[in-house]
Amino acid sequence: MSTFVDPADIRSAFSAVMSDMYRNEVPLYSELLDLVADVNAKTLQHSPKLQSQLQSTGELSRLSLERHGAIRLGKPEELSTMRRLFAIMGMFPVGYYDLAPAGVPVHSTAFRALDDSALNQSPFRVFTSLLRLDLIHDAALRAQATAILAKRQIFTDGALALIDKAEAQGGLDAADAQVFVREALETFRWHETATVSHEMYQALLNQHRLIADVVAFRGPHINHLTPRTLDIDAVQVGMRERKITPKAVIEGPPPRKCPILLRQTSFKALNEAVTFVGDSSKAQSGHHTARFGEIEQRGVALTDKGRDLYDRLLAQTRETLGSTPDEQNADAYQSILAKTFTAFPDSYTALFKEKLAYFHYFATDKAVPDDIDLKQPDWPMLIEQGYVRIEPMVYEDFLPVSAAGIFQSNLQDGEQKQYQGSSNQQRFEGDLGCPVNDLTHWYESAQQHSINLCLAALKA
Ligand code: OOG
Ligand code: NI
Repeated sequence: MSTFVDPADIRSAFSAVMSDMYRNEVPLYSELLDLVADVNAKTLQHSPKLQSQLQSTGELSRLSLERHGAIRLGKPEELSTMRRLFAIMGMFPVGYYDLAPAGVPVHSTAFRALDDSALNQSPFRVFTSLLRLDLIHDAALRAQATAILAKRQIFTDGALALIDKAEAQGGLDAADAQVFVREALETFRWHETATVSHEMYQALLNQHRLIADVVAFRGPHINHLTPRTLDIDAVQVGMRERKITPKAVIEGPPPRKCPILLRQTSFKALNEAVTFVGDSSKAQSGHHTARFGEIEQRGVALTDKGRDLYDRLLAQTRETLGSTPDEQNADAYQSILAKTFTAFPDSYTALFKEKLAYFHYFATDKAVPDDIDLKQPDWPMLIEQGYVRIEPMVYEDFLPVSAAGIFQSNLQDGEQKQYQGSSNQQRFEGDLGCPVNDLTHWYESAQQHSINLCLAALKA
């Protein structure tokens, strides 16, 4: 008889302690949570339709729990051990994001739950990046960075022992799970003492701020946590009212009646005091900016066809703007974005008919007469005549251009580096120790599963 704890319960416990820790470390995040809770409550009050839509897809109950975080790792072994650690919480790598073309020397995946009910139980995700040291041009500095990273161990002995144990026996009992959550959390903690001298920190910083953030510290401090809001424009305004400085523009698609994919904004990273190796014990000589807060609004997941259209319209927007969006051109960017995206249909019916988005299918109470053939179901007809109801399937993942925008806005130096190097999913998966789950395949099969359940209900 198995007495193992459900991985979803471990994930949910972990997500709660992580949120508590970050709330203590970064009080502004706490304020952000209050603001988001306010906005969500108001939005639901004003939109019973949205409320019932979220109810039927199971998203309503998870809304206040929902958050993602992000970490940046320095070496391949860290990535593969992180994979094993997250697996114990039922989180698996989904998607490959290459950020080098956007000037950030990392490639990434997101660890999250895979099936619908597990996601609804605890939707916690971690956007996990691995630094690409191969993109540091200065060979001597590259060697130094590698040597510094080689010396660090980001996991506690307790966490490593419990990872081994969980793998060997297929899970953790309640007592072990409790210790595991506590030990795992240590890896994500902020340290105000760096592992390098101020001089070395500066040298790393001069290569790229992100390199300093990864190499100069003992571990991959969680750099933001992100609650989900139902109205990101209201939160952006609310942040200004509360004197929280938001980034210049909201990443992702423009505001729409039927939200698609993901819109994100953040508040600027804090400037935090840091002690470097060799500093006199009294004076903290330096500062580091890395940790911030983010907000996201999720919309319907797009098919490959929909995603191609999104990517094309976004590229077109940036081309028209002629530069990367920032404080100076924020208004121009917003209006070009809105105008360009009028080419993207904005009703669920159109998104469905043109196969631009994914949906959940539900059989209604109306019985299907015998003369309707369910072997080759005519979905548009079944929907139109009220036998079937569809609800948008939420996008559970990330967007590389948006992610790069979030990174950039928090590196605070406005510099745009160019990295030629090739995208390297194979190398990433080698370091990770397994292939990442394919995005398209995940949504296709989730939709197919929903269609199968719906058909069975129609035939019953
Ligand atoms: C990750 C930035 C990307 C998102 O939500 O797209 C991200 C980072 O800054 O480490 O979290
Ligand atoms: Ni994020």
